[in-house]
Amino acid sequence: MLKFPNNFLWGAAASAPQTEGHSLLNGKSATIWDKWFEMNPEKFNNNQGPSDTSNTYEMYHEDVLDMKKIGMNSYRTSISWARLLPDGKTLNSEAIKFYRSYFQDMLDNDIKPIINLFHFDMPWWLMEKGGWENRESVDDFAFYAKTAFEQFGDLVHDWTTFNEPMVHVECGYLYGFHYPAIVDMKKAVQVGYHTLMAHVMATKAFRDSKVKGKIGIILNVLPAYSRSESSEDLKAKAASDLLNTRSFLDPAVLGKIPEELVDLLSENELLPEVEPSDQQNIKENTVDFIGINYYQPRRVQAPTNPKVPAKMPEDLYEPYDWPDKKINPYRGWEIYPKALYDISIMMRDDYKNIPWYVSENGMGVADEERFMNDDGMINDQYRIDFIKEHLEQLHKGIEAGSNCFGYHMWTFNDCWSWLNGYRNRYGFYRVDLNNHFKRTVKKSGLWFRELVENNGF
Ligand code: BGP
Repeated sequence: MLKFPNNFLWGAAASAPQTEGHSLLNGKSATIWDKWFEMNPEKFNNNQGPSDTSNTYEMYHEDVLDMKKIGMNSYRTSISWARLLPDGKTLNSEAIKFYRSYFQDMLDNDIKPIINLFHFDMPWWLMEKGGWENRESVDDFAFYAKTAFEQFGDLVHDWTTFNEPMVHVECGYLYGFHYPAIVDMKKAVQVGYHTLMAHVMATKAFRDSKVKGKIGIILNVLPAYSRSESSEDLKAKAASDLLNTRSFLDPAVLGKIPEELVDLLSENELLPEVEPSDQQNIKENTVDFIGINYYQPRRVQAPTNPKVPAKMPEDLYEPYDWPDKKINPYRGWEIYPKALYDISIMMRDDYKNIPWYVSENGMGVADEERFMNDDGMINDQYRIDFIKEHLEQLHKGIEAGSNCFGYHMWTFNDCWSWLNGYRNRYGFYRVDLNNHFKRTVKKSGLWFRELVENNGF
């Protein structure tokens, strides 16, 4: 049996915009998702928009009891900025009441809340003045963070600033998957830089607030795998690691932006505008822990047409389609559990062996109803196998001395996911959209309970 360290966190992750529903009710103002859906509903799978989520706003009490039933001892979700501060300044009393009651419920059931502040849900009032392109976003975010620490710091002791900041940079400013769907690498770098500074200044607000607890950030980082050991492929790997992994991980943990990243941006005429005090603030505001979301590896090769200055990341590195890859046939993503071991070693050796946890890992499945038994339970043995394979590699990393303190699945119950709507199901509980959001545990949920009871498998 593989045993995990004492007090290991077992749980799941989700986010406010993907679960709460009530997206324009109870005092919440619009985010880019509400507005984009209003403008282009056809972009969203099945015309399912951000109000079609799993209705946690009304069902959180039942949800927390369901978490407990499958043994979870921790849960990560986020606060909605546009709900807490609908115009960026004024507190929404209904939001305070909702979140306080939700977090208290978790505590009453011995479920540690890990609360994140931003999960791709840019408030519309801020988007109207340029969103992350505008330097004011840094102060606006720090104010929001400070407000959240003041309002909930007595209940929540584990905070994170951002979920996968590279995703809103890439999806919003390089590849057109998220609003404002701009394609401009220079803007993408500036947006990434402001996001980094927003993280740094929120961390500073946390330290200044004297709230008891810890602060971290959730990143989708890992060492890229290069097609070969040729110098061209290794150069591509280094560029990918700098842009995708080290851009946030180095400042968050080591307190500095890598010099090689500054050189790379400079060679490509991509340097962002900065303020004189930024470097010092980055240095002084490192985090207590890191969350790492891992779904699939990043494989790269030298670009077919290298260009200087680069206009897109593909001018520096290209995705490499590894012929031997194993695929999740129900979502199309590669399954490569060994990356969890490689991440463990990267954190141990390159990042001071800082405490970290797997903040998302999961297997999306389209049309999951096809796996339903006669008794109505989804028989998701593939998900149990997926978790086991990943935990084996994580366990190996922990045995090798990596300081990993937990494992969270995406996600607790099936939830709405951006343009994909409800296409890919990930939950331990099925949510029936045609029957008042009824939750039914899947086989993986029952298996997870045993896993937690044994602290291993
Ligand atoms: C992660 C995000 C989540 C969620 C998940 C699954 O990157 O943090 O918000 O969306 O991916 O993605 P999908 O539903 O597109 O399969």
